[in-house]
Amino acid sequence: MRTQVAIIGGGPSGLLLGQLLATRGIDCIILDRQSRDHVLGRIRAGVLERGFTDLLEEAGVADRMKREGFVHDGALISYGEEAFRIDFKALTGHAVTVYGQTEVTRDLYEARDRIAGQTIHDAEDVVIHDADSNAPFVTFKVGDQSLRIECDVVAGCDGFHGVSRTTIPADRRQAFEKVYPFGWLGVLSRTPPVNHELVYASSDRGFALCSMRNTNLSRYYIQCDLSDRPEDWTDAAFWQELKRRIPAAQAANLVTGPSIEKSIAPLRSFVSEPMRWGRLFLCGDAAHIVPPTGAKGLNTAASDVHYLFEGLTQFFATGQTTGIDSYSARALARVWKAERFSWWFSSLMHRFPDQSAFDLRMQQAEIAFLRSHESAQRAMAENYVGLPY
Ligand code: FAS
Ligand code: PHB
Repeated sequence: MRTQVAIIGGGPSGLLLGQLLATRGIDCIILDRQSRDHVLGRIRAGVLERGFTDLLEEAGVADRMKREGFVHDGALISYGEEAFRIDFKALTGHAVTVYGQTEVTRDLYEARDRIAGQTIHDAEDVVIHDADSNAPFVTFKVGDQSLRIECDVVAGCDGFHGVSRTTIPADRRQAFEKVYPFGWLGVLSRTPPVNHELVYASSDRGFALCSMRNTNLSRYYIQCDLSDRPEDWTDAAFWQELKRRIPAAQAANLVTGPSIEKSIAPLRSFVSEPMRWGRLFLCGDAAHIVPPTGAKGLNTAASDVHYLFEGLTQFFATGQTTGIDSYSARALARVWKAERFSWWFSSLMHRFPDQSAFDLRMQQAEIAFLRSHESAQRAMAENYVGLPY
């Protein structure tokens, strides 16, 4: 097989890049080691920045998101019983769209079907060869068949556990990592959201987040110990703990119900530099991870795709390489700002096991400053709705 761009990974990064490339007539083949159903079975992000929704529009995949997504002009921040709203719209002129990553991925797959884009699932033993040459190629297996794709470029969109990042020789890359001493226990329930906007809650018992997917599908998270397993938490125990972490006024409105999904995600900040090696370009979780507190994971994958799409469009149209040569630096400049915001918001809202009395006073002072200073709220809002690409 031969294509212009071999995309490793059929998650949101790979699918969005493939859809954008198709708008410029650039051919690609997408490989994923899982089945489509497995990919669509993942429950992950829920909030889209304006840059992401603009990209979906540019890719011609925004119709359902515009119909079914919820535009949120703000969010509630609570600290114990105190609560205040950050008005994104008033502070920045922008809002966010609440529309699950699962639905984004579904829309991207259906759009790819409409253009008969080649997507190979259940691809095993994917190996990227000669990435530092002008003629890279990818080998892989499907069943007992050994296959090979000749290409001009490889896009590594295969997430944190993929093969792309480690294709770059260890002495040519540098990792930066912070592992948080807690995780998020997430529950999905067919219940109405507790509030019309998201509630980010910090309490003496730890962090909680009240989110949603639609008017009868709610997504809740509570900070949990890394030693916890989903099966350690009954639904009743989860709902009781969530009620203890959000303001009483919200808890009184909470409609509980059976969990239809329950999972624990560890929290980490991670960046691997550079995001390019020869003709291999890393996008999304393959290059960086953020704690989900600031809803930046999926959204930073989108800005990577935007920069790479611009560079590849120029390269295939003119042979010029200024766009792909500047890709890693441009993408990392925005990645690190997302890392900073995600680290700041996670440090502000979670309880840390080794927190001193002074640390607690610093959190309370930071919350008080955010609550009382419009400049602090504007800075937070600008990061949350998405910094410019
Ligand atoms: P993905 O990991 O989504 O996709 C990578 C794809 O590559 C997968 O389909 C995988 O099967 C495939 N792949 C892997 N190895 C391969 C190989 N060797 N060969 C071929 N294919 C391979 N972000 C938020 O903003 N908010 C959240 O609440 C949130 N919650 C999350 C919860 C969890 C448990 C996880 C893991 C992440 C969460 N994220 C969240 C971040 C998440 O949304 C990612 O940022 C987003 O999935 C990034 O998309 P991709 O870069 O496409 O990577
Ligand atoms: C979600 O709805 O899954 C979600 C929303 C906002 C976040 C993290 C997760 O910051």
